[in-house]
Amino acid sequence: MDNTQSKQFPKELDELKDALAKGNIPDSAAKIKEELDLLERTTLNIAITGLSGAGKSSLVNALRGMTDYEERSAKTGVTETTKHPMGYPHPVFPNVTIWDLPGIGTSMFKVEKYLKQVGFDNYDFFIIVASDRFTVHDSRLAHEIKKLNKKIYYVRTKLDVSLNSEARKPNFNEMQTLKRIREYYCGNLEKAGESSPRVFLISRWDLSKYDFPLLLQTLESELEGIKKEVLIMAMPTFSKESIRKKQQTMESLIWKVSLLSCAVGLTPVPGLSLACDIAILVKTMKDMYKVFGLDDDSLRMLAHHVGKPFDELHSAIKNIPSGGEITIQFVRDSLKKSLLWGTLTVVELALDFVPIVGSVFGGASSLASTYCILKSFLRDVVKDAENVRAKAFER
Ligand SMILES: Nc1nc2c(ncn2[C@@H]2O[C@H](COP(=O)(O)OP(=O)(O)OP(=O)(O)O)[C@@H](O)[C@H]2O)c(=O)[nH]1
Ligand SMILES: [Mg+2]
Repeated sequence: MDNTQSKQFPKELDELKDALAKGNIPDSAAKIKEELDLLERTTLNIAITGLSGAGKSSLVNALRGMTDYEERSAKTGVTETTKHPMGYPHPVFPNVTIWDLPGIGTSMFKVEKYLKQVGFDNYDFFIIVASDRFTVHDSRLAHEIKKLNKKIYYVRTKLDVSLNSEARKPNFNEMQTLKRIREYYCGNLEKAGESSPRVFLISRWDLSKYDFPLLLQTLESELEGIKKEVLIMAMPTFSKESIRKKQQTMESLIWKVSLLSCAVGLTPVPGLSLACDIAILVKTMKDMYKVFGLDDDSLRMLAHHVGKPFDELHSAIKNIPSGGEITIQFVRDSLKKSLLWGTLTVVELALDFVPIVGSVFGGASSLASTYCILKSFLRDVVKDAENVRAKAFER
C-alpha cells in the first residue's frame, strides 16, 4: 500500500471536525451508525418500459453490469416477451432493483390503469425505451408519470444498427449523425407535448460509448440524498467519471467509519498503541471491492461482458490484495505500518483532533490511524479500478 499522505487536511475532514466540535462523541457515533445502516437498507427501484423488442430486458442487464446470458440475467431475444413487471435485483447490491415492465403499447389498458397495474408508486424513476420511434402511448405515459412527480428518461437503443447503416453513406461523420439522431428524437417528443425530453442513445454492445455513461451520470445527478449514494455505489464502472464519483462517495464515508470504529471499539488492539474495532474496517474494505467492481463476481461479469478472460482482468489488480485476503490480520498489519511509516500525517491529524477527541475517548491517534489506512486503501482501490477498466476496454 502507498503510505505517503498529503500534508494538507482533506476537505471531507471538515465535516468530521464539525461533528466532533459539537462535543458529543457517542451521539455522533450513534448518528453515524444509523446513517450507515440506512445506506444499506435504502432501496432504489428503477422502472424500464417500452414496446416489445425495444431492448428493455437488455437494458435491465446492462444496468446490473450483467450479460444477457448468465444465470440470473433477464431473458432477452425476439421471443422472450416481458409480460408482467419483473424485478431484477442488482447482483452485488440487492437493495437496487431494476424492473422490467411490459410496454404500454402492448397493453390494452388506459395509461392510468397501466400505471396502477404496474404499481407506479414503487419506482423512483422511469426509463422509456425505444429502438425505433417513441410512440404516442409513450408520451402519454410520460405525461402521467410527470404528474406523479417522477422523472422520466428516454433511451433509444440499438444505436449500433443505425450507425452501421448510416456508415455506408459517403461523408459519414459519427458525431454529426449522433447529433442529428438526438435532435430528431427530441423534436418528435417535443411535438408530442414533452417540454424538455432527455434522449440517451445507447448500444447494448458498447456501453462505454455513446450516451450510456451520460445516462448513469444524469440519473445520479438527479437523485437526492441517500438514494444518490446507493446508485453511485451500485452502478457499473464504465467511465473514469463513474470511478471518480464512487471515490468521492467513499471519501465522505471513511471518516464516518473511522469515527465509528474508534468510538465503539474501545478495546486496545494487541501490540498497537490504539483502540479500535478492526471488524468494522475489514467490512468497509471488503465493501470497497464491491463498490468498484473488483470483487470476483463483478469481475467475472465484466469479463463476460467484454469477452476477455477473468484472469486477464484480475491481473490488472496490482495495488490491493485479493478480496479474500482482507482479514483482521491484514488490517492490523496495515495499522502497524501506518503508525510506523505514516507517522507524520497520522501525528499531524491526531494533534489536530486531540483538543476535541483526546479527552473524550483517548482516540485521537486511533482515529487518525484508522482514517489514514482507509484513505490509503481507497486510493489503491481506485488505481486498481482504473487499471481494470483500462484492461477491460482496451482493443
Ligand atoms: N444490435 C443491438 N441489438 C439489441 C440492442 N439492445 C437489444 N438488442 C436485441 O434486441 C432484441 C430484443 O431485446 P430485448 O431486450 O429482449 O427486448 P425487450 O424490450 O425486453 O422485448 P420484450 O421482452 O419482447 O418486450 C434482442 O435480440 C437483443 O439482443 C442494441 O443496443 N443493439
Ligand atoms: Mg423483455
